[in-house]
Amino acid sequence: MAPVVDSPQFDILVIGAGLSGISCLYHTRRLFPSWRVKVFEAADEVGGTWYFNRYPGARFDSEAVSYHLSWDKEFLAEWNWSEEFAAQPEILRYIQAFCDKNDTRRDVQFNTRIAHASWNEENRLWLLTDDKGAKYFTRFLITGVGILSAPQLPNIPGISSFKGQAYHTSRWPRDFDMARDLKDKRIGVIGTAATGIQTITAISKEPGIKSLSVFQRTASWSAPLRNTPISPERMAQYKTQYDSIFEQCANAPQGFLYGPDPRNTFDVPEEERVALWEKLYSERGFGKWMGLFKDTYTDPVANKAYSDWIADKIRSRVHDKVLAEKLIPTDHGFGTKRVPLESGYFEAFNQPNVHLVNLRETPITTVTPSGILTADGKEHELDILVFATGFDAITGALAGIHWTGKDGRPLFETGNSEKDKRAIWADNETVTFLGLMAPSLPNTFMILGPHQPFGNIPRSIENSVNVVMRLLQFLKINGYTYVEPKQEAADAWYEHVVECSKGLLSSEISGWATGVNTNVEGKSRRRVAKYSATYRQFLDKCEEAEKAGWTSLYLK
Ligand code: N01
Repeated sequence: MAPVVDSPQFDILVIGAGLSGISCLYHTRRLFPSWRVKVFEAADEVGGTWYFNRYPGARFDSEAVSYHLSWDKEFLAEWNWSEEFAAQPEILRYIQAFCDKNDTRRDVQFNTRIAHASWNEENRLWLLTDDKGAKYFTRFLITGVGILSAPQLPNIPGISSFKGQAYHTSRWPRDFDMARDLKDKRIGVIGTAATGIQTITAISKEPGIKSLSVFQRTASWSAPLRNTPISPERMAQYKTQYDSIFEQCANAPQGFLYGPDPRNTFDVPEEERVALWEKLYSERGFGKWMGLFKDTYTDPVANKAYSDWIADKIRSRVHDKVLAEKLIPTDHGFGTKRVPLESGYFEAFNQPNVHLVNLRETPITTVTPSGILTADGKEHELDILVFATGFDAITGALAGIHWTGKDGRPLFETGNSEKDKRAIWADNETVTFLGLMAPSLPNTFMILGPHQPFGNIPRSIENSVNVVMRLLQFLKINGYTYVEPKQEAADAWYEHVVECSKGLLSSEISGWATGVNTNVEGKSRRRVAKYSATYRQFLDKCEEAEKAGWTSLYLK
């Protein structure tokens, strides 16, 4: 039984020291200087996603100047990015430098994984228990656990029998040296989405490798990143433009620097239409995904026209015509899933030592001690097997904590059928208010919770942290020690989120953004998993709730 205490040891505990957690710490120190705040982090360093994802080729594919924290103006003025799309080591250095400047680590307890979170109604406190059994009481709890942080291995038979080296991309060894560790090796990569495309390209470019086998189940649409260094003059110019950069992101549909062309595809003469596509394709960044005509992701005919045009670009880059067709997606249109930007991905397949194994033709039968056996009876012998198979997205990291919410309710189903009927998010059906709070989880705020906008992630984090901080100020000023969203407010938010997803081609595909993961039990069904209106609309909704005096919440 949980010990009972009269007062909390902490006012706020935060789980996770990635961008969400360190942002929360930055603001709570500023706004609530007398409050006791601590952050728990499972790793031995700050950084979250950018600490863990050290796989070859990991880098931003959105502009660095739009994809970092905006609050610390001094730090913005100090920090210089070396490339338009920074690589992982530089991104981690950036986060570390931010934490050095703000003395963040002082309030972070590293090497600590929170295992249990139990609500104590009587005292209005959360009791957290870590993986070593230590207990912590707190008034408020903030989760900053990330939406793409619970690595997921594929459900392929024999996976643990492999005798070579096997790595999930987001648990890549720290001391890995590409030239040394890939020399003369036969490497296999399973997964060809955002992570796979980056790592396959980087590994293919390593001169010493013996061979690279790419196990592709679903081909991804992809287009050139066109990264360049940032000169000191250009960086100085960016620094004068930050306000407008962040404003531009706030108004764009997915929080990036690009918004759609206001015209419909077929209202524009063909020559002019293709000229815009060509221009965007030749430029760096996501314009070729998000700067297109406004009906590209609502009108299937418009989407097909652009997809066909991009398919021709792929055909022009792959020498083997039969192979090129296999690299062109046929089951979803361009941009309806997250579009990874690449730097020579398609050309990799022109190398004699890079082979595509099309799992739609020859599925994997089993992993063997020495490689992968496919349905055609071929054994692909490997020294290194890379799983670029993604994450148990959005709820996976939250599900890693054993929750006991209000009235003893678990957050997720646990396999105990009696208890499962009472799960707050039974059948993985997430119910939230503004994506920030959930009924039956009092005094808890989720940064990047389900039904928040998941485009430009640092912008999402900042918006959510801002709203949570304003709400905490409201609670403090009014002396409230209890906050929980009303069920009707959560239902209304869900309806709004569903309404926003209607008519979007991206709502009709299966992938992590629609809650589907073939490797995770209970995630085979498509759902509305994220907020698809603009970031501005998300903030407007939050402001609406605030201006109404937070009447959508139970407050005590
Ligand atoms: O993961 P994914 P990811 N057998 O889930 C395949 C962000 N990100 O790590 O599509 C065979 O998208 C699966 O195939 P299929 C970004 O938001 C950002 O690549 O299920 N294959 C797919 O190809 C991104 O969206 C950056 O048929 C299997 C792949 O594994 C998100 O992270 C860089 C399989 C999983 O794709 C996730 O991207 C990288 C199986 N059993 C990532 N199971 C930047 O900012 C899975 N697959 C630059």
